Amino acid sequence: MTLDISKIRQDFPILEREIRPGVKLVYLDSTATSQKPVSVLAAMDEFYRHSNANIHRGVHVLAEESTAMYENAREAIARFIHAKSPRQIIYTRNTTESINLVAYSWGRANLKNNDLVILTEMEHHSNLVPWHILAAEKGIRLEFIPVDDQGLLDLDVYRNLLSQGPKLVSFTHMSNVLGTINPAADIIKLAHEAGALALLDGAQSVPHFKIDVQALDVDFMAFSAHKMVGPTGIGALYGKTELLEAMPPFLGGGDMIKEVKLRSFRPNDLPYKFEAGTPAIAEAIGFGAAVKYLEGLGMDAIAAHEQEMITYALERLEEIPGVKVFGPVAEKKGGVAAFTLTGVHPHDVAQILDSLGVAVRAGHHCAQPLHEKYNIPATSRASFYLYNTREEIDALVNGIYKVKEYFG
Ligand code: C6P
Repeated sequence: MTLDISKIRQDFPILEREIRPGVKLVYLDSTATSQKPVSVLAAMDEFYRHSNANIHRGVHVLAEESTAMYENAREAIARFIHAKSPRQIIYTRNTTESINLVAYSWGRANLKNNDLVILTEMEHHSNLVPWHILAAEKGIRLEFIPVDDQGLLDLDVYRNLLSQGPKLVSFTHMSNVLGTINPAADIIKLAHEAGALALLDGAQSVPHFKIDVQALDVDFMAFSAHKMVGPTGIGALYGKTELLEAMPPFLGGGDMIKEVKLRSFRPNDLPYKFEAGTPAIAEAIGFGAAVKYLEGLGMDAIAAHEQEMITYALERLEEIPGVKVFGPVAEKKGGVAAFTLTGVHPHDVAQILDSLGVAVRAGHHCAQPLHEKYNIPATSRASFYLYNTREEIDALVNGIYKVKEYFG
């Protein structure tokens, strides 16, 4: 099934916006955050207008309705990634908080001085800094699977690292800079054979192609709603039940307890043990609406569309003299094209593109070590999602020619 993009675009009111008079928005920054369809906006609006109440705390009708909506969303999210049970879905604020939850709770309970955690050189800061903090506190060792010139992980080095008996392998499914889709199933299988657990950063994969956590046999997976047509402020951690059950709580407070005495407490069951305080209720409901929207279109159709977009984008970008796109060939990556233009700073590229209505991101994209590896301070990055068109890629390319003209 192919997507009807012009119909899909009608679901996203923001895409109709003129950025300034006569300049139409060309939104090529979905890797940073995606736009939201009316069904997500309506679900949140309906909740606030009709059912707003705190969850798990009242017996009145509104409290029952809001609790049901909050939990129905959790069920939809569990189904979406094929988790066995909704109890395995912990609501967090985002991917960053999900990874921090694992580092803080599982890491502090299970890692000790000199234990090895394997990461990769293409990680986002959110899958680096929590482990740096743990390294400073506990003396754990960090090793990194290198990235080669094509933007692929060197799995021979990985196999060698595994012989050192790591406790955890934590890696991104898809790079937010290179677009590389890593062979997650193989990496996880090898980790397990070496006796390690595997944490998958799904921030850039869950929004873009079908994920089956049971088929992947992954131990933990972190993802954010806002990158998958859902609202900001809500994300999830998936975990295997036996691991989550054995982990100590992360934050303490209301809702995460069964019983509290003046000098002690008993933690609640899953998933509430990890959800302290009043959560982002409307956002969770929006998250549920987002996964339903994606399911309605079909993840395979979304992935196929993005593959078409990136294939066309690479073809067009590579024809521009001075443009260097980072990362592998289209078949090995998702819809992300980070590039440099000889003689022009990536921020200047982004600024001139913005004057033409083309929204791209410039900087190190929270992956500073990766940019250091390639010896560049920054890149400009165009990224594509289910609502982007070939015409928008043409607008990007025409814009880059304008940048070249401007800088002579
Ligand atoms: N990358 C980007 O522009 P949060 O911010 O917690 O929702 O997601 C963090 C994160 C983790 N892993 C990967 C691979 C990511 O791409 C991101 C977010 C955005 O590339 C914002 S920096």
